[in-house]
Amino acid sequence: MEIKAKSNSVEALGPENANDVDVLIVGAGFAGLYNLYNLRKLGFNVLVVDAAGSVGGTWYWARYPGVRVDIESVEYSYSFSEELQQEWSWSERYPAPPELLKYFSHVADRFDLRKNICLNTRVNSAVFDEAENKWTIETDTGRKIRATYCVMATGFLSAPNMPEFPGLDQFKGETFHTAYWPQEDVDFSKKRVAVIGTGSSGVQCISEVGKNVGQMTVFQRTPSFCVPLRNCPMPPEYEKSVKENYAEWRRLEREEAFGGFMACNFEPAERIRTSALDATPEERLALYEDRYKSGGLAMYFVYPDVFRDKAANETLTKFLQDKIRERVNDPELAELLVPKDYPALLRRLCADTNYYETYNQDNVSLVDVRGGEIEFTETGISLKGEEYEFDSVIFATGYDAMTGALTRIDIRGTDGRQLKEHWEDGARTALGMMSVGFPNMFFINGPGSPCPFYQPVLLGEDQGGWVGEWLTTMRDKELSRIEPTEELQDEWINHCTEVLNNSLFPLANSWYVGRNIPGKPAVGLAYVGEPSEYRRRCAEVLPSGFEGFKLSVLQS
Ligand code: NA7
Repeated sequence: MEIKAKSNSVEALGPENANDVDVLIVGAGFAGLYNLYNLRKLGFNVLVVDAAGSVGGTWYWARYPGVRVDIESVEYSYSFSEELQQEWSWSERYPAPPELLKYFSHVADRFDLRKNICLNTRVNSAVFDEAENKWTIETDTGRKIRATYCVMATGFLSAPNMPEFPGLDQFKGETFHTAYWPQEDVDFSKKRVAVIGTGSSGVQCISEVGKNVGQMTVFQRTPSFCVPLRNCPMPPEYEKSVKENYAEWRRLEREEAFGGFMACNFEPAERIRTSALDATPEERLALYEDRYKSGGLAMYFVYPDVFRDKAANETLTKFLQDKIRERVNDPELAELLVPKDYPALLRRLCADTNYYETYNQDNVSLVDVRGGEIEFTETGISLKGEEYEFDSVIFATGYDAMTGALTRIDIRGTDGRQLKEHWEDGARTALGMMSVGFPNMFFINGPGSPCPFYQPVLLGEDQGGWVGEWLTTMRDKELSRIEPTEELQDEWINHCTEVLNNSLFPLANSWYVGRNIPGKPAVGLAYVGEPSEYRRRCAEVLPSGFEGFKLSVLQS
C-alpha cells in the first residue's frame, strides 16, 4: 500500500526542515539509500542524514590514490531493481570512487531519493524517550529530530582507526589518512613519503603513490596476503551475459559464504564441496592457479575446509607465499613481505595492482615495525633506534570496524544506558540487527551480522527488507515498539561464538575479530557462519510471530 505524502512529511517540508519522522536513517551509502527507497515505498515518513557532501557513504570519504572496490562491479551493486541492473553499465571490472559516486547519484535521481536526504549533517547523539517511545537525534548543525525508529546504516568500515602514535603532534610535515582523503589530488612526486599500514587500503595506496613519488618508505607491522586484482575495462560480452542471467547471479551470490564475490574468470565460480586434503597436489595447484589467474577475490572460492582445517589451509597458504616470492626481486625483502604468522584468508585477502613490484623500485623501501613502536619526531619517525625523515605521512591504519561508527555516536537507550558502555565487553546484538535496551533501533551491516563474509550491498537489501516487513506488520497491528529479548540476544551471541570457535578465524589478528584495535573485545563482531543460515533465521522472525522480540504500543 502506498501512502500519499502528508503535509508534515519530509517531502512536503523538505529534508532540512522535517524534524518529526517515522524513520530516521543515518547514512546515505548503499544501505541507507536502499532502506530509504524501501521504507518510503511502504508508506513511512523517512529522513536520511549523512555527514558527507554527497550520497555514497564510505566512497565519498575514502578517495586515496589507487582506491577501488575489490568486489566486481556487476556484483557490488544493487539487486532490488531489475531495470536499474539492466540500464546501468560499469566501465571497469572494479570501479573507483568517481564511477561509484556516479552510480549513487544515478540511483538517488532515478528513485527520486534526494528529497528525503539531508547532507552535510552529522549525527552526534540519539536518545530514547521511553514515555514518548521516540528517539531524539541531535546533529552537528544544531537540529533535533524526533523519530519513532532509527535505522543505523552507518557502515562497517567507516570509522577511521587513528592509533595514538607518541609524538605525532610534534611532526611538522603533512599527514593523511586513507579513510578521509582530501577531495583534491595530492602531489607526492618530489616528496619523501612514509606509509603506515599494509592492509587493503595501504596496499592500493602504496602501489599508486609509488608510480610517482620522490621516495617512499612503508612501515609494515603485519604483511598481507595479496593476489592480483586484474582490473580491466568491462568486457562487453561479460556484461551482456551477466545481464541476461542477473537473477541467477544474485541467487548464487546469496547462497553461501563469500557468494558476494564469486565472479571467477568472468562467470560464477565453481563451488567446491570437497576437502583440500582429498585432492592431489596437482589438482590443488591447478585450482589455486585458476583462481589466481582470475584475479581478485575468486581465491575465496577454493576448498571450504581452508577456513576450518589448518592442514587444508596450509596448502593454500604455501601457494600464496610462493607467489609473493616470485614477484619480489630481493629475496630478503620478499621474506619480509611473506606472511608467516597466520594462515591465508583469515584476514581479509588484499587484491593488488603491482603491489609487490613496487618494492622492486629503487626509491621504495620497507621497514619492519615488529619488535618496536613507531614514534614521531618533528621531522619524521623514530623506530628501534633508527631515525627517518619525511615530508608526508600516510596513515593506512584502517577502521574501527563493525562497531566504531555506532559507538562514536552518543546513543542512549532505555534507563539512559549508553551503547558504547553497553558494548564495552563486546557488541551484543540479536541477529546482528538490534540490541536489548535500544528499542526501535536497527543496525544494517552491524556487529553480529555476516557482512564481511557476504556482500554488504546485498545484506543491506536483505536486512532492509526485514525491517520493512517488521515495521509494516507492526503498523498494521498498531504496535510501535520493538525490542529483542535477552534470551534471543544471548542465544545469538552464543551461536556467533560457537561458529567462530569452530573456524580458523581466531588464529589471525584481524578486524573481523576486533584485534586491529588495542583492547577491543572479539565478542559478537562478525558472524562467520553461513549467510544462508543467517538469512534463514532473520526470515523466520515474522512467520514465527516475532519470537524472541517484545512488541508493544509503548513501553511494556
Ligand atoms: P586494515 O586491513 O585494518 O589495515 C590496517 C593496517 O594498519 C594494518 O597493516 C595494521 O597493522 C596497520 N596498523 C594499524 N595500527 C598500527 C600501528 N599502531 N602501527 C603500525 N601499523 C599499524 O585496514 P584497511 O583500511 O587497509 O582495510 C580495511 C578493509 O577495507 C579491508 O579489509 C577490505 O575489506 C576493505 P596490523 O595488521 O594491525 O599489524
